[in-house]
Amino acid sequence: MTRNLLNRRQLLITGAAVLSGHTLVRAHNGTVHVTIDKLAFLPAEIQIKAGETVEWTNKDRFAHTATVKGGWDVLIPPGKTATHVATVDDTVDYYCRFHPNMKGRIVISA
Ligand SMILES: [Cu+2]
Repeated sequence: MTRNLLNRRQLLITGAAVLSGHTLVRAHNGTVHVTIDKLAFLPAEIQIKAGETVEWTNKDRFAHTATVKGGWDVLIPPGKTATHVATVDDTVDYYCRFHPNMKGRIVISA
């Protein structure tokens, strides 16, 4: 039962992405993917342009965050994805609030 509910939710999310032209464009162009696996951001450093999207996919069984000290904070639940749209001043080091040894870096390129 729980599994069916999860699958249905996935379908709804996918459907919403297909219906939104902007989201569809982003899925093909302008999204940089970071995988979280075994308490690590992979790749640890990414380059991205302002206006593009960072999408984290959490493969672990527990929640992580992408957190910038004094800046933004993105919660990435277990088994889910979460995004952040990069801004011009987003050349930043980030870490996970729950596991401060997890570190990543975003570099804004022209
Ligand atoms: Cu974490």
